[in-house]
Amino acid sequence: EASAEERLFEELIANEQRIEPRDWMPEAYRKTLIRQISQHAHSEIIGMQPEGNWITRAPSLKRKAILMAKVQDEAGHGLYLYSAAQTLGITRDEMMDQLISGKAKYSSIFNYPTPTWADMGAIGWLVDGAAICNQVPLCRASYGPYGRAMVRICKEESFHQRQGFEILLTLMRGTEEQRQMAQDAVDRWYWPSLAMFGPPDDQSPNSAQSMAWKIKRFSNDELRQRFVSMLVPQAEILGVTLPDPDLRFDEETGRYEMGEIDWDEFFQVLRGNGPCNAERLERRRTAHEEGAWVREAAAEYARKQALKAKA
Ligand code: FAQ
Repeated sequence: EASAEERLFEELIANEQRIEPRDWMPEAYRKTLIRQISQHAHSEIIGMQPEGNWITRAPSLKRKAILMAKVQDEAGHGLYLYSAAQTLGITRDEMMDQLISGKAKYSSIFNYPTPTWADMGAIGWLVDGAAICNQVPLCRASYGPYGRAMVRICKEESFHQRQGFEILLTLMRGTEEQRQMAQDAVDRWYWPSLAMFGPPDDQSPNSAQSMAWKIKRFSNDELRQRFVSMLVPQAEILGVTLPDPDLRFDEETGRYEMGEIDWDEFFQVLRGNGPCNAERLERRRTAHEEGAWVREAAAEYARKQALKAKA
């Protein structure tokens, strides 16, 4: 027999209304939101590194300014998301500990290297493109603070995606060497960006419950389809080839047929064995330790202000 609170929760979900921090919610709903939102926040923060790698070497002042703004946006996204997670009763310190101790997950995609400038284009076009497909439906997530944070994040991601597309377009209009550089970067990022959407539907343990709670609105495979159908015409405009010889549109089903994603590689990356996992984590840990004095100074300042206010 459901309690009155449970019935109210179910009713809010059924009527497309929002669950807010002070509302009653099942413990499992709270837990799954903390899991997803904190992983998402960690992804934004770790996601600053592959591109941060190119800030000092951007090919012009304008490119540098744009890249700095983008990486700064990612820090901002991380902060909104940590704040949204905090409304569920976990602290920033707990989340940070989980990240730097290697216990927390963050998106697989940020464990790949960025050897050339063209990777900045491929990340913007493919990684931010995938992020948009995944995150636009999250603007309607049933948990209020998460859905609202996603609205602003998605607007910024759209700009990020266009700037990536424009980097690739510029390279594709350049010399033969530049065109090759752009194609190589697309070859590097295409498959990992497809894997970002998560395991296939029949191997996605969280999807059914998250969809019933209206946190997720579409399945992992459904979103992957949408992503590919967005990419195909854009790849044509760019003049790049998507590195999947099996990719074709099936008129009968109205869906794209695609080659098999390397799920072994994906699960290896999740276990910490991707090309850059160790480096990403080490960098974050060092930054956290070196930033200790800032946190201490801020806490001390707040303490003094509070004393002053009392006096
Ligand atoms: N990487 O049962 P499911 C960005 C895990 S965009 C690592 O399907 P769920 C913008 C999953 O957590 C990137 N782990 O799980 C940007 C679960 O493990 P758990 C971040 C993955 O939650 C651009 C297990 O596999 N975006 O940052 C991945 O229903 C450029 C089973 O999977 C988000 O986080 C993966 N790719 O669906 C920044 C979006 N996929 O937790 C900088 C919000 C799955 O049980 C530069 N999150 N796993 O131990 C989501 O939409 C969902 O959590 C999914 C996974 C779709 C990622």
